[in-house]
Amino acid sequence: MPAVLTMQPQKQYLFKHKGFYFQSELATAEYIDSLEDFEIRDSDVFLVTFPKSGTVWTQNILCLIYHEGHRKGTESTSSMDRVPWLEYNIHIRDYNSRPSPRLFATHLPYYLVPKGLRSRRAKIIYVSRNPKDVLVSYYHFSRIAAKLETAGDFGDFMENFLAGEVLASSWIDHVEGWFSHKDDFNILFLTYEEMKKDLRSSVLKICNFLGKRLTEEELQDVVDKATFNKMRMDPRANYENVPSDILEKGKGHFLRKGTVGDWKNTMTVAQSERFDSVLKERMQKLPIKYCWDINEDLPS
Ligand code: PPS
Repeated sequence: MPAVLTMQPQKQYLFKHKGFYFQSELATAEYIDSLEDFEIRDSDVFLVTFPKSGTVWTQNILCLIYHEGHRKGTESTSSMDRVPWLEYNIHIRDYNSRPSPRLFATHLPYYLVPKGLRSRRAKIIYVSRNPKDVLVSYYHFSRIAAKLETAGDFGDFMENFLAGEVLASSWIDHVEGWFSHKDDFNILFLTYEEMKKDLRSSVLKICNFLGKRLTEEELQDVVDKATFNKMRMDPRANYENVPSDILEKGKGHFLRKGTVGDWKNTMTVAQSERFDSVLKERMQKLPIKYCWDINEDLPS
């Protein structure tokens, strides 16, 4: 019997609503439903990701682009406060009264985002990452996340991931859904790997998409402060100050390795083959190809 049939999903801390897993303590089905009518402004920017795909990184980049004080280091507001989670309104803020331009982060699938986004005026940045690195990052994250079931064995976690029995459900459904509905939205697709390999070009792409003109010096500042090493040291961006009832201290860092191809250090050959056997066919149909190793060129 394939292992996937015997796995227990990480359900203690999750609830499923409209086919998608959410964190129980941080959202309700009613709140998720209310987001459908969340009023969208033309100036809104939504950062959309499947977990562990470069969310916090891009969150910080958006803060650095939009907020001079963030870029210059004169303001200490965290990137999580500047680019709050749409579906997890952790600090119970009134999103409707936030000044424009509002920046949000979300893991929502395409079919659960506010319907006003389909008017194609507000902007969406969708960042995805090769799924083997997502899986490994997710596995380590679930060991420090207090509100997720402790992932014991990596092999078990992989089966849950492949079956979509994790927070945010199935990686392939998420990516495929957003790509196949791209024409409904005003959307820029980026990959974690292109950001890693050429951060400057990626920041420029984001600026162009957002219509933000930075001077050469400002651009350099954004790139510099968005590097892994700088972000790791930046309390506004490194998630080390997240309350310990969300991320357990001393068990590991949110900004863990920050590279491409770390999956090779965790997955066995057999696990990698099993992973391919489940996802390969659907991945081949995606209009995007991923880079699987830091030494590989980006696919053209
Ligand atoms: S979450 O929980 O969904 O918000 O996680 P997310 O932020 O999407 O993904 C976390 C991974 O992104 C890495 N990260 C970075 N990599 C390179 N450069 C920078 N600046 C950077 N910032 C965050 C982070 O280290 C996690 O990946 P792993 O592989 O675990 O290191």
